[in-house]
Amino acid sequence: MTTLSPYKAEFLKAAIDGGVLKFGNFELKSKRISPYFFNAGDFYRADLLRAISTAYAKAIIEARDQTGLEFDVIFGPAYKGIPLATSTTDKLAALDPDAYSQICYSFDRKEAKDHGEGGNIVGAPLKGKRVLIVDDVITAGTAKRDAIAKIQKEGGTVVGIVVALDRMEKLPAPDGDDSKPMPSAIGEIRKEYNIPIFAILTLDDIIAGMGSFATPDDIRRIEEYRAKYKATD
Ligand code: OMP
Repeated sequence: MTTLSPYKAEFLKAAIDGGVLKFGNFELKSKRISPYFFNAGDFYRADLLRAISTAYAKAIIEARDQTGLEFDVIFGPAYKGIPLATSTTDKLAALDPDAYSQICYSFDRKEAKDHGEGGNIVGAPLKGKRVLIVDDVITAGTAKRDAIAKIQKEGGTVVGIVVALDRMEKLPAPDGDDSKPMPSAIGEIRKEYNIPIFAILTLDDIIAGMGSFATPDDIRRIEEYRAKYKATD
């Protein structure tokens, strides 16, 4: 059985205590019915915001130490990515001021502004910058592809993606047959754009760490879901 590192275990506890990670029946964007749902929009209380920004910052520092990840701007796709990017930028500078005092944040507008300063981006300009995307959850990867396209259009280079949760799900089969083995969304994005994707928690981590927080029935249903939808890679 995997043991979570202390910062991951703390983050999982905060997500469950704060009602961000819920157990029940939830319809996903993909139409799959999931026995769990992670809603990053529920990290709105100060102690929870602090818990999530600390977890992102520690995941980024770990990625730097293990893989040499370097970037100039943290980009949070609207809307849920906005508080994640701004609070993580602040937390990184607090944890390691020498390395991170000069990094910037940036996010997109859902609709372009045609007056005042105008444009599609709020925060640091992306032209010529190394950009790290910070987002909530990855399931099918559609939202991440949209963010990459927006950043490239602004002249930035995406150097990686950090998410709070990798659901480890396979892509839907073209003929809709869910029993077929399929690769993961994460694996496809990694290959297509040649960028690393880091997750604070994966579905395997949730199953490993939820024992003391969830009922045996919740655990069984999540294990069944994982067996049905887990990707081949
Ligand atoms: P993509 O994998 O890029 O399509 O993004 C998945 C999106 O689904 C997330 O950005 C959320 O908006 C939403 N989602 C959650 O927030 N939490 C979950 O546990 C599952 C989903 C989802 O619908 O798959």
